[in-house]
This record gives sequence, C-alpha cells and structure tokens, in this order.
Amino acid sequence: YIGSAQVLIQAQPYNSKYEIPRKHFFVYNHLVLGSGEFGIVVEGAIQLPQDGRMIQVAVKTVRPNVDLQYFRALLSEVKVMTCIGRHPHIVNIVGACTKDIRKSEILLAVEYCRKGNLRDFLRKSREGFKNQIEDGKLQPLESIVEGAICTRDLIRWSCEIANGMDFLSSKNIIHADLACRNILLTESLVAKISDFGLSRQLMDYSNYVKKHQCPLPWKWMAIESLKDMHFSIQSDVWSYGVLLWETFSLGEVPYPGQNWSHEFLNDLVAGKRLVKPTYATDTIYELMLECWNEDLRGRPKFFKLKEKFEGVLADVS
Ligand code: ACK
Repeated sequence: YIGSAQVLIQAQPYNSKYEIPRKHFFVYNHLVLGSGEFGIVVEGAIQLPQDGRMIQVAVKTVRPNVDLQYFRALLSEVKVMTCIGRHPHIVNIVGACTKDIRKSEILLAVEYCRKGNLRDFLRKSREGFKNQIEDGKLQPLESIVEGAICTRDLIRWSCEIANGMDFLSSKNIIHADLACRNILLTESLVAKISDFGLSRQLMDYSNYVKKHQCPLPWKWMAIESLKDMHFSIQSDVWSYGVLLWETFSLGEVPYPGQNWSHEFLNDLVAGKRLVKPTYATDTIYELMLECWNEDLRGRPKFFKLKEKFEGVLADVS
C-alpha cells in the first residue's frame, strides 16, 4: 500500500537547493515526536547557511540497519518536497542532508508544528469549545475567550486544508491518507497537511496492512479505493469529507465500534453514510455528503471546497 506521488518523484531529479551540511543539523534524539519500526521523528534545529539563524524543525530519519527500501522512501519524500515548492498549508521542507552523511543516515528537516495533530488537538479542546451554531444557523461570537476554540476555527481549518489539497493536486500529488491525524497545527494554530510523501511507510503502514489483512485506513477510504485500491485526487476528496466529519465532531472516531468487513463496503455502496456531526450546519453536512458521492466525478474539486468554506467563513466573521 503506497499512496502519493510515485510518478512525480521518479521523474524528478533531486533539487539540491535544500541540501544542508551535516554540521548545520542539530538532531535532538532524546526529544522524540514519533517513532515507528523503520523511521523516527525527533525535534531538531537547523542553522541556515545564509545568515546563521537557528530554525526549530522536526527531523525525520530512517532507523539504522533497516531495509534499503526505507532509505529510498525517505529520499523520495525529500525529492517530492524539494520539487513541488512551498505552500502555507503543507508541512514544508526546511532542509535535508542526503550527501554529507554519517552511518548512511538521511535527514529530512520540516517545519516544526508545535500544537501537534488536529485530531488530538480537537479532543483536548472539547472542554471550553464555543459552539456558534444556534437554531441551525451560524452566529457571530459574542466574546472572544482566550485560548478557546470555536466553530469559526473549525471552518478556517477546513478551508486551509482544502487550500493545501488544491495545491497538492495541482502538483499531481495524491495524499491517500488524508485524515485529522495527518494534519499538524503550528504555534499560531495554522493547519498544515503532513505525510504526503512516502515516508508514512516508515512509521507503521506496511506492517499494519500485513498484520490485519484489511485495506487501511478503511474508514477514510473511498468506495473505489476499498473495491480495487484505486486512488486519485477524487478519492482524496472522499477522505476530506471524513476529515470534515472528524473536525465538526471535535475528533470523534468515525463509524465508532465498527470493525472492517465487506459489509462496511456493501453499506457504502447501498448509500449508507456517516450521520451529521454535532457541530456542523446543514450546509457543511451537505458538503460532506457531496464528498461521499459514489461517482467520483460528482465529488467537488478542492478549489470549490476551498471557495465554499471561504464563503461560510465570511458569514461567521
Ligand atoms: O501525530 P503526532 O503527535 O505528530 O505524531 C506524529 C509523529 O511525529 C510521527 O509522524 C509528529 N510529527 C511529525 N512531523 C511533525 C512536525 N513537523 N512537527 C511536529 N510534530 C511532527 C506527528
């Protein structure tokens, strides 16, 4: 199971503009952000060669002594990131060390997202959440409560993520695992799409599939992906619909208590869908249902979704 831009990366050379000498890389191995069987993400810093400034980063590396394919996967991710250019709503590359290497390491430094992933953040924000929906309509905030999350934030993130996905789709990148757990938040709570390269395999993917023998992440997957592992930008739109559902339920697990079986796919084909989450308006729920159109050509494009959410955002501002 591999999602993402295989075609693009194979065709592209490595853009060495981002290559940073090993001595400018500071890797804090004791500050682990996440770890998997093949890869690890730790906090770090990079000293910019241009002006000597230190930038806080997240450093992705491959564990020593793992199969060569995982080094290749990380290198592919570096290539993708250097080739596609920057966007405010993706986790951008800051630098990489692929040449000047010790013990055959590859280091990929990306923007540090202090507030972690959107799913956990939403769950932590449930207490104190300011619901701006009254009688099914969005209301302006009466007063701003420092540190509290409100419906407007949920709409803003939805808009930012559609914006980032529109950018990725313009670069022919298929994410194939769009979900709130793969959206990271910066210090100022800006949403950024993470893990759109191949390095997802470094964490737990390939193993997971082998262990469970079911298509993963099945709750986020479009009908055609579940049927025959067909992934496209329009299957990302389906996953985005599930991501919206997670967002407007403040991080609930979709289809709670359900285990994978072919029954699940049969239900989807029969037209069964997730019910309206607590904090969505009818308009927002209708967008989710459009994303879950069985006919992938009938699903909205990311730029349309971005425009729709910009409209909703203007109403609530
Ligand atoms: O979901 P998390 O808490 O946030 O756990 C994962 C883990 O590393 C493995 O991917 C965290 N992580 C990944 N990239 C970054 C980043 N750029 N900034 C902060 N945390 C990150 C991620």
